[in-house]
Amino acid sequence: MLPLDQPYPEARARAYRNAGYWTGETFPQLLRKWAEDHPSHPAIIDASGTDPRVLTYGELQYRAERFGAGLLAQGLKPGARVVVQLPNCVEFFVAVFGLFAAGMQPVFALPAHRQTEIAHFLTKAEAEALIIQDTHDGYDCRVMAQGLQKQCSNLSHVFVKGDADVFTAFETVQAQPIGLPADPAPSSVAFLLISGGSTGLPKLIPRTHDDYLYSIRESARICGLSASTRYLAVLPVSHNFTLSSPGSFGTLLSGGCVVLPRSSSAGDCLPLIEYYRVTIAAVVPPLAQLWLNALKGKQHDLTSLRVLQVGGAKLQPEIAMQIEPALGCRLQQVFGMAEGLVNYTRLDDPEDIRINTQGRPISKADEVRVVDDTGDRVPVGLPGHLQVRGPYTICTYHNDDGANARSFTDDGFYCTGDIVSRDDMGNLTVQGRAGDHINRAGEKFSAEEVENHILALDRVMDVAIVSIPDASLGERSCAFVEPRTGVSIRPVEIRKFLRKREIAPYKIPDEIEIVSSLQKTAVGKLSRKDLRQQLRSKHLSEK
Ligand code: J2J
Repeated sequence: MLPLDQPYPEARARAYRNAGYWTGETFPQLLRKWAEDHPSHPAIIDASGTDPRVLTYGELQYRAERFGAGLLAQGLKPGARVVVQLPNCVEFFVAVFGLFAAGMQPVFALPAHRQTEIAHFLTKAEAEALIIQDTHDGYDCRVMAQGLQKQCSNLSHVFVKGDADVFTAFETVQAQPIGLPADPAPSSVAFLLISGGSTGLPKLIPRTHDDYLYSIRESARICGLSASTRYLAVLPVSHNFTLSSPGSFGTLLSGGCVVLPRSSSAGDCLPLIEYYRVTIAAVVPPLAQLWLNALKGKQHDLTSLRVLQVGGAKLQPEIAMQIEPALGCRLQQVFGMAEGLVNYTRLDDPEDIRINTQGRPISKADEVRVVDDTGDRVPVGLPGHLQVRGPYTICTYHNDDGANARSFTDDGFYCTGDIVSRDDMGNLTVQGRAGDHINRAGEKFSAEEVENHILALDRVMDVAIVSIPDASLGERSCAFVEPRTGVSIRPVEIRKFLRKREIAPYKIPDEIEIVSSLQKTAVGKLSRKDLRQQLRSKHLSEK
């Protein structure tokens, strides 16, 4: 296993440093620099509550460092890992930069995650603390935290934004910022992201200061960010797209301002674009479609908007074509992954490339290859497996030998699981996935993970979950469930059971079909992969 203080092989690390890709900067150091360079510039406008809150760069540094010192005063030590599950709000940034200042590593959970996923992150990351909001979307995160305390012996601290109940209130975690540790090594892991891969439970993705800052810096340059940028963080701030492509971090790095809406709906976001003169926003394809529909009815002054980024799932060309005329801005397709590689259509690309491709990699140091099942390269234009190695793509998952054995080639390429074709300019078009993951409106999970939950039901003999194309979500999930001989089970019971299992709501199947025999429903004895493929085809032909 590669060490956490330097998870890239030494020779490649040296090459990236020598080429100037890795500059040796770190997040805590940058926060101080930003606050020194433009202390009274707005860094974050939080429009998620009833009264908008503005945090300047100076205030962000002040609050973050006091929070970091507060964590140390609570007994946490530099090096500790802390799961952060906060919605889009100022406190997210205070917490994350506070953790950086205290030499601790955030583990970024999504607001939709539930006890089962958070327990997995806490255990896998050996995290000692959890930062949550009191309630979110009607879900009481404090009740979840009580369950987690019983379940995870390493969880020693819970900090709550809002009504803390029996836990420590976020606002009280403050101390004079003395005794903050020295800056971390730039090659060390800054934080862990969550992967939505094809097999089993979500994996943890270690990203270093060096590699992440390189990807953000280049992303900000490609997207033309500057101090006058106003970035609307529409998707969850803890997602890699919203953090770094170029996202909130890229905006802060450019001296711009991040605007946080109450929700991703057109009703909340379009007026904010108008009011705060937002220049760039990032959405997933289903949201782009909803915004387009909303624009048909109402007039909004969106003249400030220069770029609408769309990524996270495949954008259909028919929708892509409508975006620029309807919003009066440039469409930028973004095909990225928390594991590293990010592709952008460039703002000055010809229309055909902007509409029909998912762009090309950030860096000329991104070594991208498209291969067939045997590992041989496929000719330009033909589909194949996308593999990548480069200055901001991981070489290892955190604490997961099984996933590491499956996900990396002997020469250190990451197997993305995506099927793509590449044109002679290097632009990639996503053609599908090799593995079985569901990409439901940009939220990904593995079929296997949810199948395992359903198999925990006594009355279930077997189950297969497949993705079905969906006009509004891109994909939806369908579970084919075979009950044990002589018993019956209803979809409503399965849904109820899954809710009790405390998993993210987007993982609960959109459709459940009860079948008498899975293998007979398909044809002959099949591998799981082929079984899923046959079920998908059968389902589609019957609809
Ligand atoms: C088709 N599939 C896409 C796209 C991601 C920027 C943008 C997105 C993500 C992200 C990200 C796609 N068309 N435009 O981290 O920095 C699918 C692929 C990919 C997987 C990664 C970023 N953009 N995908 O979505 O880690 O299957 O990252 O491998 O959540 O989403 O998902 P995730």
